[in-house]
Amino acid sequence: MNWDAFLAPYIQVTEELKVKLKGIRAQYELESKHSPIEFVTARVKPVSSIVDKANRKNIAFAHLEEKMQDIAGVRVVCQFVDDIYTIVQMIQMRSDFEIIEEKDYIASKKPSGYRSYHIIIRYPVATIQGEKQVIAEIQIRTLAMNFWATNEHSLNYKYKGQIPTHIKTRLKRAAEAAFQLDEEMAMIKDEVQEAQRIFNQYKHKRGES
Ligand code: 0O2
Repeated sequence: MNWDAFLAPYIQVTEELKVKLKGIRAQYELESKHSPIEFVTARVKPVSSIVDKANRKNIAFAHLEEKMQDIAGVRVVCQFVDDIYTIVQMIQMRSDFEIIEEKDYIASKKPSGYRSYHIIIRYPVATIQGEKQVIAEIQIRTLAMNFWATNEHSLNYKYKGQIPTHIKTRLKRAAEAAFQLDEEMAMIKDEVQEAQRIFNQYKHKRGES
């Protein structure tokens, strides 16, 4: 398997999506409006993780392109749960790629306690051999959901997917606490946004941004 050649279009997709999604944030900033996007990250799955996942899910290398949908992954992190659905709507309206599946793990969390909104897309990449359709996953989540998922992901790595029961129980409680934090913040969303707008104007006046 020539991994460099295989991964090249995925690298291209993550770079292009990152630019496009960061562009949305920049436009909100330009208009001094609350941005539904706090930050955007992107990664191409490392080869070792692709191989592990393929073995775990019994995916033949010849079928990786259709069956492993998160080789190219872009993460959009938002302040508020509402922002997630604003981004989802924006993504649904775009015509530069096609949505093939949506998974709302916020409305129905995973058994681990994981919450996020996933959109699987088919993205056309221009290559020197012509256009290539590449599958990518966009994960949209709040800062609180991201905090939880990042910690849980590290623990999963440490325990090779076998997190001890007492830690799993704590993680489930932590997931509920993160969800409550999101709900509480949603109640004072307007206040927080107004405060941030005033603070940004102040920073702007002082030439800090
Ligand atoms: P990595 O290291 O982030 O690449 P499934 O079989 O349902 O668990 P599937 O079919 O691959 O997963 O699709 P899904 O549900 O969209 O999950 C893909 C990615 O979502 C995962 O990739 C994680 O990034 C994230 N994710 C899903 N479930 C969990 C979870 O319980 N905890 C955390 N922390 N992240 C999750 P990878 O390949 O697992 O990992």
